[in-house]
Amino acid sequence: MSFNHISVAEAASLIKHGYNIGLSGFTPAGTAKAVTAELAKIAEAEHAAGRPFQVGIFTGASTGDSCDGVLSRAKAIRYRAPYTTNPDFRKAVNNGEIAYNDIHLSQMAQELRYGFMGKVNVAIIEACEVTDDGKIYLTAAGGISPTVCRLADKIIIELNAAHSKAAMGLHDVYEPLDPPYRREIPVYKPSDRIGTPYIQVDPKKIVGIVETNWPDEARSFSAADPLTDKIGRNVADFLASDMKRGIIPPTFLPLQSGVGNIANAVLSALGHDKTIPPFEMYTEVIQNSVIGLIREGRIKFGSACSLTVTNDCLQGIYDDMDFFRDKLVLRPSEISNNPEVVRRLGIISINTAIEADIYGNVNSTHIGGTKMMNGIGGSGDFTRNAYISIFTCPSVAKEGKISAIVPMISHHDHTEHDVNIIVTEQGVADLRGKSPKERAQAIIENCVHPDYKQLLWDYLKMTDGKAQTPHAIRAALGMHAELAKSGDMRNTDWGQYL
Ligand code: 0RQ
Repeated sequence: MSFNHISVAEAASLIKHGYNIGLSGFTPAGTAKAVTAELAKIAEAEHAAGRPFQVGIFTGASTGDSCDGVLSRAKAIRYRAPYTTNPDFRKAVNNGEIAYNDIHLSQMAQELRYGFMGKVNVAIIEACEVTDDGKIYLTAAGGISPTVCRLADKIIIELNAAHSKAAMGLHDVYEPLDPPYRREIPVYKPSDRIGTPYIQVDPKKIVGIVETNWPDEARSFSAADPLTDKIGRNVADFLASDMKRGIIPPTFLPLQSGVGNIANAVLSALGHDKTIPPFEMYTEVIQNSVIGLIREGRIKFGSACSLTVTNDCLQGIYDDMDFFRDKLVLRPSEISNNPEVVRRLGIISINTAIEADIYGNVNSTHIGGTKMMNGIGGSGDFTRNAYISIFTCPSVAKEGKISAIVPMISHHDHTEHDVNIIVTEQGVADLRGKSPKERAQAIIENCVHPDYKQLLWDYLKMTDGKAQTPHAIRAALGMHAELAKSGDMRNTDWGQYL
């Protein structure tokens, strides 16, 4: 079968008000870009003519400006799930303009299959190749593509020349059956391949191919600084000492690491700590630092959902595919983040917190308890099921006006039952095997910034000190209340609660 090659305007015109669209990609990597950017123009024209035009967006994770940015600014998104990092989208969500369903990334594909979020009308999939018999070869990410291709009535392909055909073979596409027929996911080590290197679809569903040449919109992160370096070193030293004590096997365990500067610093510190043997990643996002460590032989294998790397780094991978082919695999998000596999492989998870409380509960998503930052992403998929779960963050934010450690977090993402280790630039709190009262001692002693230590010891003195989880309940959010009042948590006066 030969496909219709259509213009981006023709492709966008297939999407109607009220549709739900499912996109390829995971982070800006591998996300379809051209049709959503064009859709924003249609939405603006419809709105100018006094007609409604909004769609639902289903993705693997965050996207680039060509989706969340342009569509938010065009007020064209009614509903979206899951994770996003776009500032304009964030503004619209916190203004009440978009219904945002922030779910664990591993659950997105299955919740679509279970019918929790309605129909997928159109799938827009970025590919580096499509064959006449309906084999779609993805680009830099797995995401939810296999599922939205199967569920959608129509598929639009963005055949993007910015991605080399060398990406063919990078992917391992596997979609589990739904209960009651689901079996184990047979990934027993990070390098296991269990599916096909392409998505097989009925070619009749492909309604058009749009040819593009649009590089991925991955962010580059600022260079490491002394603070992120210190956090990175604290994590590496902690893991090296756990290995020395025999808690981590001498062959080490696969790592998951989040996105951003801290994650890069942690990986760099681990990569350069020669007491840690070459290790593997079973993670959702591969950043530049991982690629460098694979080249240096410090990382033996990377299993992920996306290559969220700068475009020159991506080109370097494509150019060197003979070297990388047996060292990288990209999977759909429901496999890269699958709780069953994470627990089986014994993953060490490392994610970033917005705030943690003295008992080890973590907030990853909300500022001040109400405003969405990005979303939970894959942090919960890994944390809950990890061999050792680690959260990192600077001990203070906003020039010291905010303490990352507070008596009670203002929004709950990861509970005290799931969080093993908290690391700031101040030090490491090992919460494993400890009761809540013991955890509070470890966290205040090791992780809190000196400006806030006494304040938190004083908070504990206000509690009865005996209950399972001692709190002075009226004062528990007192540091947040002070921030809202004076703009600086250091001004907190517990006297008002006595
Ligand atoms: O504010 O943007 O105004 O400078 O929050 O904080 O320190 O720059 O850290 O960019 O790594 O983001 C948790 C949001 C951290 C991210 C979070 C302010 C701070 C700054 C950002 P500015 P930083 P990062 C893998 C796993 C959840 C998803 C996840 C995230 C801004 O890591 O989204 O883990 N994680 N996914 O000043 C008020 C506080 C604050 C605060 C920081 N306590 N109160 N503001 N900030 N702490 C990825 C995927 O799943 C795909």
